[in-house]
Amino acid sequence: MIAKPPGLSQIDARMSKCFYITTAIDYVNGQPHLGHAYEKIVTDVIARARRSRGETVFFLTGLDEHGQKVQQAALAEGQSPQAYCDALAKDWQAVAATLNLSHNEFICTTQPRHQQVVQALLSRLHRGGNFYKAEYRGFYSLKEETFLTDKDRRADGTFDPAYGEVVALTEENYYFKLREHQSWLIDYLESNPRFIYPDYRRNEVLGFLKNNVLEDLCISRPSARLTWGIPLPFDPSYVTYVWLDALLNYVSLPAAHGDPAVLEVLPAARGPGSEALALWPADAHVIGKDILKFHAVYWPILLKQLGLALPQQILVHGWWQKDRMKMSKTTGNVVDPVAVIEEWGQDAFRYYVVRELDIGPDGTWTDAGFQARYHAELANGLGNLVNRSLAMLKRYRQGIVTARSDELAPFVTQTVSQALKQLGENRLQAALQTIWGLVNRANQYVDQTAPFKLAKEPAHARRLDEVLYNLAETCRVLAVLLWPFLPTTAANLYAQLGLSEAPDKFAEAAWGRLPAGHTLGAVAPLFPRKDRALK
Ligand code: ME8
Repeated sequence: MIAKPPGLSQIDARMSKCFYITTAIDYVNGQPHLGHAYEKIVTDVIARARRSRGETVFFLTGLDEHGQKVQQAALAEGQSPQAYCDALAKDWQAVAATLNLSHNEFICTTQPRHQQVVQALLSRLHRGGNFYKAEYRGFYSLKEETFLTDKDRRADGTFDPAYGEVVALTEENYYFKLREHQSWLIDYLESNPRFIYPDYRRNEVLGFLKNNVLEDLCISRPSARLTWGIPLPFDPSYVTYVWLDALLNYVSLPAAHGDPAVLEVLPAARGPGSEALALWPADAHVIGKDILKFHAVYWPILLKQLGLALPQQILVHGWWQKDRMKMSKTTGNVVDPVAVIEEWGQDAFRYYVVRELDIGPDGTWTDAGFQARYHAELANGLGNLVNRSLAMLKRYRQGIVTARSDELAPFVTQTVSQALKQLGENRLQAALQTIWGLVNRANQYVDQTAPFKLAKEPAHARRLDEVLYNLAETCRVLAVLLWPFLPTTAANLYAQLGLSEAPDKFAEAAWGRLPAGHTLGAVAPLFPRKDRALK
């Protein structure tokens, strides 16, 4: 019953540009937590909404697998880094399935198709004179795999404990020249206000660029101390700095699919017989606030130097805490999405994270807040509306839809247009609020019209028909609107309405599609109430 996400074979690839949306690729050796899940769900909602609007969408997510931490962790477990990554990648992919993500591809940075493109792109940048080799004297954070200078010291002279062990280091490396790019990037950000969303994140980047001299970026690590990386094609005694490797996933995947925009700059990257998909430039990169500088400063410069167009938009979300404290594996203060889903269901989790936190600010998870929304908005709100509407249609009209009536049509039509507008602007939280305006209006309609009383009086039979039609049709439209957010629930609701197709086209949100004489399917609660006190 639940429609499968469109795979590659279902993508109409006749070279019309896909709406191409990506997430950050997660560090394979981290624990999938609420923050990772939130980002992927937000991206999934946008991808599904675009598909529902009739657009061809390509949604990419995946894993960042190179680096010292992975190399060390694999060694500590007596495994090869590749075997270690492959085992973890399976777990991450299982989490993606648990979240019901509709991604078209899952990229891992150790895949040969990625590594080959990274090497070809690095050669191109090298030929273009973007790199130079220099000696670095300073400090190095092993934990963050990053160079530090005296500027990074705190007032008391120490480094932030977040950097872990910091060692003095003298090392030759390759650097990417960035200084000459500062002024065009400022101009670009100023003349493209949509490039970074929300606006205050754009201002942050502009503030940084205007008040600092952009330091050249170290793009290598000597293979003498790090082997788990992609060798620099022009000097194999070095591997590529993880961030360059990771950012390039957004174009290596299109190259692997024969994307003409990427192949124009990299003709040699054409894979044998790969089907061509037009993906680049990306329409949206969805990322968290901590990696904004990489995406809003380094990435545009890299792309410009490669001769590739810049992405349309970077959507920057905030960070989740739990109980107003940083989530941390060591203190056990984490929200495990899989555990929540096992207890409360996939769509309850998807609903809560998108309803609770708009794309932009930080949020905090509390179990009580989650359970309160579950009961008030899902069980008593949507669930109750659907259950009593369809149960009454079963009880009073044998589950057969009565003649069309348009009493709620103006409210529904207004809701649909507002929710679709908000979805088009990526205002997902606002769209859910709009949709719940309809849930509440329809529940109020049941209370006001009291169909259970009408049913007792044969003289009110016609009025009862009208009320039941309005309720059933509202439930149908709700399923269509909810599809991007709650795909399982929406499909389940359609099945209860006796509709065999998936509610995955917004065109079906037009009022009055439920024909008289149509028979409902089996009715069952969407969000069972949990009979226990809130924690
Ligand atoms: O940064 N709340 O990987 P990552 C919300 N591999 N979002 C959070 C979060 C939280 N508490 N914790 C993490 C990396 N995230 C790189 C990315 S992309 C070319 C390379 C988000 O596993 C974080 O902001 O540390 C990022 O967008 C994503 O999860 C992956 O984080």
